[in-house]
Amino acid sequence: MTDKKVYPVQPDIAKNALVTAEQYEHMYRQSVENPNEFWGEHGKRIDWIKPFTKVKNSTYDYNNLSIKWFEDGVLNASANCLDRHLADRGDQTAIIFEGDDPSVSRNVTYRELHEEVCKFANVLKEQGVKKGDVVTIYMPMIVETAVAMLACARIGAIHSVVFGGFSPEAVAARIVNGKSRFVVTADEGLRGGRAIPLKKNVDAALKHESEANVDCVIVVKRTGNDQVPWTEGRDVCYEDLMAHASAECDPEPMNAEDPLFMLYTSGSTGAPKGVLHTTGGYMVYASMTHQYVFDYHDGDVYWCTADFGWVTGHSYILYGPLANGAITLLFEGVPNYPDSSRMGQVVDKHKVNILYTAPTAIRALMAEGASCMDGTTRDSLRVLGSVGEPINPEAWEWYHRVIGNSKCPIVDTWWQTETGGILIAPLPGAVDLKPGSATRPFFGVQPALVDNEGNLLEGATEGNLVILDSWPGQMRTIFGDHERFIQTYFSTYKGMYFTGDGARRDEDGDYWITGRVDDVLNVSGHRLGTAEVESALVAHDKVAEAAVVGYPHEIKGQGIYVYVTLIQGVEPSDELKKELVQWVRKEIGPIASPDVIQWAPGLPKTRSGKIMRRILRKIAANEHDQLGDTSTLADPSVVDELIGSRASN
Ligand code: 6R9
Repeated sequence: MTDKKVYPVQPDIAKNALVTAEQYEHMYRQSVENPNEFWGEHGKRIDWIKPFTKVKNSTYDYNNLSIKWFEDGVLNASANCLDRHLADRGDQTAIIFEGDDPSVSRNVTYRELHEEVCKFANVLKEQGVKKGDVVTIYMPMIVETAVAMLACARIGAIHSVVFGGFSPEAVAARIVNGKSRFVVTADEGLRGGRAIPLKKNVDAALKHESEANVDCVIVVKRTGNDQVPWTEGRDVCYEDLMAHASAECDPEPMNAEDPLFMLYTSGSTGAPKGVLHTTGGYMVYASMTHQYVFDYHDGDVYWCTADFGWVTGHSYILYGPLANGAITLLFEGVPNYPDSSRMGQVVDKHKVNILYTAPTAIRALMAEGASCMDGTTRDSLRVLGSVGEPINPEAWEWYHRVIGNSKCPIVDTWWQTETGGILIAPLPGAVDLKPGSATRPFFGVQPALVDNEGNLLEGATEGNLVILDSWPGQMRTIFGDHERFIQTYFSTYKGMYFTGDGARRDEDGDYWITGRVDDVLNVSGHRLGTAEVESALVAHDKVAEAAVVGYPHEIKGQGIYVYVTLIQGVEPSDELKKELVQWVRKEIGPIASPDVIQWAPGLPKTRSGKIMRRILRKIAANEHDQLGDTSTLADPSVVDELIGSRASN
């Protein structure tokens, strides 16, 4: 069994680690037995304009739900990422920018970043952005994106970053839901040598959505393509505004519970929801987890390959590292451009010590073979991290052996957009590693497993993963829909936060995340609701009904398998399949591209009309012999027909 394989804490790592095994046990116990004392102490790791006197004030009581941390403290997130480092490390690099083109890179110091952020904060004010306003950021992975996020934080505006790979439709929906009147974008993005028409997409989004009420679109020049459309009176040029902006801008004093940002993520039902994070608890938690989980020491070069469009980019490229005065590498490109040695090349070029990436990227490199690391040594690496989906033991071993030269611990970090920071992961100097296991909870985090009725399960077992009490980085609400927040996370199992994931706990008490137990897909580490893809499909005029399930995919982890029932009289064809794939890409974005479409004259439903996805998942995975109980099917012949036609698909 792979379970039995253990990589004990390495003495060389433990020697210099921030936390040893004994310290971990002691600190963990203290953190759950006396959270007020623990977090009262660690809350001081960031700078407060007015120190907090209260620490934890939360209850998961369903009728009385309330989550507050450091509630009377006053601070500013951008001041914590910038101003407080100026005296000691103003001239140290804050951000290493590595361009899509391997010949392009530059270092930005804390002082330079501070100046740019202050200027852009003044630009935002000049354009009418006020404290509490929502600013949509639809950008490539460039320094200006970090500047825009921090400038929002500086003046108390709430940033809502939308992944640059999303379609105009998806951008429009997020602008409307967030009632956002301001957009920051770029003329074009550059990824893998290809231009991404960001500004054109924003225009299409605003045209498409009559409810969008955007006053101002600030456009950064990235490629300088002068064919980019321009709407006078609405569109303004970043470089022009920055040229005359003042570099003096006092950070806005924010209450600990004032919003810092929102970020849309997919759930099992309905449209993506705006996960809202507040300022104090988030900053304490993001910075503390960044330091301890990656065993970050001053001067280490740290590279997280995520995108700012995901929560990992927020907490572990920007806020966590910068609050810690770290050197954070910002990569514009993709791991296989110009070729698959890029990741190793970037590590060597910038002497990266800590690398944090996703299983899907590792599997893609693995498929290339170990030769993709030829010509690189990766000698500088000390700690490796993984995030986004369960890492299969084969990929873990490859990551360890080939990328890390068998000398770097791998921290498999389990967390969610909702959790703000890492909840379960092995601290490199403290916890033995097991390939495929996220192992132990971070300080203050109390994971538990429950059965479907919500009964707590003890010992080595498998169940639904819940968290029993609040931690500082937890989301506070769904933007504009607090009721949905309570329903989504606290109604399934009363008195507990439900993660939507399943997990196993072994004899040692280590956690193994098994994946989502709800209707959320995880495709290459990106969350997608089956409901989202289905509603995109049924919006097509030839589709009567659609059901979407995930199936095991070698590189992506999960692929998207779609069953489509066409409206009467429409003939199925390969052309129509292609058309539907294009349609979904247009509605949501390329990450939602169906991998397989199967025509389904009928879908398996219960007598009450509910689609039996469990059966569809089995058919998609080619496990026809394990359909389980089919006695509640309204029409069992539908299943035989789907199995029969699957072979010919
Ligand atoms: C940070 C992030 C969250 C979902 C989560 C789970 C899956 C993330 C994982 C993992 C197993 C890990 N997930 N990390 N599963 N092991 N180390 O990814 O946030 O985009 O909200 O996704 O991703 O299913 O529930 P988000």
